[in-house]
Amino acid sequence: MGKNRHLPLFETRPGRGLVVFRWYAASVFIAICFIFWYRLVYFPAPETTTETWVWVGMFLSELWFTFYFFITVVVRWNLVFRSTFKDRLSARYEEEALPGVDIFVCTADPRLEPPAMVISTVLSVMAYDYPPEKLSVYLSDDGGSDITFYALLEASRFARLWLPFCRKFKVEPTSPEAYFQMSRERVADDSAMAHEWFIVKRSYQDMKSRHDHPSIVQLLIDGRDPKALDNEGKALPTLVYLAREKRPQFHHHFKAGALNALIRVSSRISNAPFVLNVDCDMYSNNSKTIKDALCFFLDEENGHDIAYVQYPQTFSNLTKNEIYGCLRVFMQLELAGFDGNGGTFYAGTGCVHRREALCGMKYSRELKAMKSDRNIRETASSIEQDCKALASCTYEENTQWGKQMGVKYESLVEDILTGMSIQNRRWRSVCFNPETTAFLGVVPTTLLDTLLQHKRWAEGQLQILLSKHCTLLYDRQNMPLKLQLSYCNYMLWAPNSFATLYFVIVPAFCMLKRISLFPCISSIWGVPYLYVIFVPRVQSLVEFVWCGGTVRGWLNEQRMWLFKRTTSYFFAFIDHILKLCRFSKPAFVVTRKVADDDNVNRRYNQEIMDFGSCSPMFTILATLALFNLFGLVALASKKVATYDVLLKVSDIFGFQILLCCVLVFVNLPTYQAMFFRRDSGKIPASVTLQSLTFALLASALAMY
Ligand SMILES: *[C@@H]1O[C@H](CO)[C@@H](O)[C@H](O)[C@H]1NC(C)=O
Ligand SMILES: CC(=O)N[C@H]1CO[C@H](CO)[C@@H](O)[C@@H]1O
Repeated sequence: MGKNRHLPLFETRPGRGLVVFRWYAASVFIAICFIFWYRLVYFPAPETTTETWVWVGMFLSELWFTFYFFITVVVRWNLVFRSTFKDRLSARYEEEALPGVDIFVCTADPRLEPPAMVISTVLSVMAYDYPPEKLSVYLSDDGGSDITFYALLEASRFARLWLPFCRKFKVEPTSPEAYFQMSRERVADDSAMAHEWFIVKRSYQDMKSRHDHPSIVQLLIDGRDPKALDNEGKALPTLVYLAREKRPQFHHHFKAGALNALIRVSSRISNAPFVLNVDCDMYSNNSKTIKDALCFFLDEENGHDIAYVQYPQTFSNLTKNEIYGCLRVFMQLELAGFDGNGGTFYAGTGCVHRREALCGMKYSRELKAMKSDRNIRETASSIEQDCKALASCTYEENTQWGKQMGVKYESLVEDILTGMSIQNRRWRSVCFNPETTAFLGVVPTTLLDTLLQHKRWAEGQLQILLSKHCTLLYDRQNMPLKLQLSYCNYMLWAPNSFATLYFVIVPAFCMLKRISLFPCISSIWGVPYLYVIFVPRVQSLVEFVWCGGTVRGWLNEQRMWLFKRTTSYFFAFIDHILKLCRFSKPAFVVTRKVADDDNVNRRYNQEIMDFGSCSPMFTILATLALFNLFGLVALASKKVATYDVLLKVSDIFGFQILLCCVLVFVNLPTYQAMFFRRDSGKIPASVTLQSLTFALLASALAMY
């Protein structure tokens, strides 16, 4: 043992190709310098007012994009990747010596997050390859739904069958839903289990929800109870159902409030030093996840100041080319970049926390693990009674919960803010991306859901940027500058929309007005532009494919990049400003996890974009698409005297034409959805009509 103790439990490697990346970044910066030089040298004469203003706008947008490019480079500058040695962990710790782990699963709305999915997630984490008496699983049900409760009750019975089965056959993944989908014949073999499973599934049919209810805390399986055994006589994990008290007159703080209630209730029941939290739609796809995380926390040399281990989010219901994108690069690469810059952000799910860091303790070397000294003779009902008080509406009044302790309240993206504040208290955090994905969640399956999800994120990030929590402005000493700049990548999502909108609207507008905004494509000044346009695209493609995507997937990602910037982020900005001026109230929108319509599902599986609703977001998308198309058409329909003139025009307006062509190409599905589709996922006629009107008006304004 003595010698073994000095071997690390995890290893950190710098990313490969970092040198190439740094040279690439430097070359782009040089090209950008030439672009600014061009902007200054060719500044329009002061008497041409329109041109001057447009030129200044271009200059500012380019300045903005340069800064944004700079922070994307900062994120990628120090990529690190980590790996663990679980065998050393097993050699060093007997099963009894392993620490306890509490697992929090949160669900909010049984219509959007069906109980069948929730309990699959719960079962998948109950079946971790970890001593069951050390595990406690807590389900927080903010919908307070009977259906979820009874589904969980069923699941607690089913677990007695499921856990031994998983152990015996080394089942992966341990989510029954995912497992049976993967191997249907196994279900037929084991009809008893299939029977149980269908009972649970049936309860999915008739769902209802109550919004006003008292707190329910129910110890469904008490791990201390000697009778809590599975069908093979082994212990079961503790399983707890919690619906915290909700009353309309008290603010319940959405998911952050639920997590804080879970932290308190679990401290009364199991008080494990480590806490895993997952969303109800993210089942465990890798039963070794807890052991992996412990390799970081329990490492003698480098583990003591790690506050949390974040696993990347990956998704189970992606189609091959991911029409709505899936945060691939964000999760596989940028997360590792944050790690290299001092600590990954907390993504709100798939994260193992050290309880004391989450509870608000500062990191210091003397920190001692809190001891759990629960009286073994306590009855379950007395514990439940205490926990009800801990989960009541009034418990947090006049306390630091949500401020200094637990998950932060003041943001729509409570996870990011919480992670930042933990890092600000001098804790470190790491990202771990195992070979077999740790968790699989679901992505929204319609365009509008995706855009709304991003709107919420962008708004939350903007909220942090403009609040007293912005690390760039406050508490700077505790977080390295490179990490603060990395956070800017997301905090600046919303303001980013303006520069993008400028580039989507103004060049086409100026083309109609015959104002040239870029150098001739054949001139020497064209070279840096061409470089800055094409080389970063190639880099982004390489990066995307390296992260496991397809080329079509990358094209789709680029389209979503544009759509999100022109709608989600724009609306996020406007909405947040309205809220600051107190014109509207904050609200938390739970993203739909399951499409209820067969047609929607079919289109998603065939990778056909789903517009299908009247949203102002679609009006903007369609208007922009049409406006750029009109710009091109107007240019093409001009009578040109000679071939030479044509060449000259296309040289002068080369970059504007190129930009319009790219935008038109990216928007091909938009035109199709406006004019050529008949299914229910097309753009509604009213939206098409509005957009046509706006685009025509704008073109007319430009031309006359
Ligand atoms: C999920 O787990 C299964 C079974 O171990 C594995 O085959 C699959 O590759 C995993 N999925 C992902 C996306 O890694
Ligand atoms: C939960 C959910 O929405 N699942 C969907 C994920 O995507 C597959 C197709 O890839 C659908 O069949 C599922 O219904």
